[in-house]
Amino acid sequence: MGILNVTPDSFSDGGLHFAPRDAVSAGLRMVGDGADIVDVGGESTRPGAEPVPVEEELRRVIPVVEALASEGTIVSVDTMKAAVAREALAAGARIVNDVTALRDPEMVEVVAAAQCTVCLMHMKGEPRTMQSNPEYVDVVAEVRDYLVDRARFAESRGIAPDRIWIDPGFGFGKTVRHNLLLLKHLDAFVATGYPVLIGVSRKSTIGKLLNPENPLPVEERYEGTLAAQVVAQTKGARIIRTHDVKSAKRAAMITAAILDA
Ligand code: HH2
Repeated sequence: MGILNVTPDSFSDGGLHFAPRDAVSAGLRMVGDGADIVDVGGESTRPGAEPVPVEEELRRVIPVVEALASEGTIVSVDTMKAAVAREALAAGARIVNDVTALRDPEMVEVVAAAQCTVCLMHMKGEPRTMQSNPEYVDVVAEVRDYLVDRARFAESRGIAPDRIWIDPGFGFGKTVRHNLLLLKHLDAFVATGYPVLIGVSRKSTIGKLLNPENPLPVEERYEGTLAAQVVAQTKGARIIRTHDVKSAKRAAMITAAILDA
């Protein structure tokens, strides 16, 4: 899954493809590089990010979704707003990637009505505050139980179980150690039976592990990202969300070849 942020402020690719035409070209390039899905987002969820009004998010996302879908790309829309998901699905998106796991009360109906796939992600709190001292007793069990609970809720409201993906939400209200434990024990999520998506790409935990005193900047996190995605895949992750499609795809192909040998 290639990441396409149509935002001025995303932590890694903010401002890079803020103009719709640039965003569409970047999305098509990701498909050429081997992406099966392009995840289009119009609101940054980086720690400290401010919410974006619905009209602005629609203005950013819809033309890009429409253009990519019309080229045959499988588009997922990265949004926590039911109104944005509804319009994006109408414009041709096939997956809703909701980092709040259906917190917007209307989201479940939008997804059920469209019979699309939904990714339910765990986040502790909200982006503005989530990194201020997150605490868990047992991070793996708590995050897994939360996701199973949200998946059951989705099923009870008419979303087919085979259309539900889960994601522990690497970096969303978690310390470095929490993130490491979630990856190390990703098999606990895989054992739920729902396909697992993982988004480690260029995240700050990678930079902090490589240089705790002065975390490495985003452009120095490629190799660490690949190491983390390979571990995730080895433990059973099915969808890898990444900024760097070509290298991620190659790493995923080699990992799959070894696992399937
Ligand atoms: N991470 C980000 C955004 N959406 N969705 C899922 N399912 N899993 C993730 O780990 C995830 C996500 C944050 O990364 P990015 O989109 O690059 O940055 P920003 O939120 O600043 O736009």
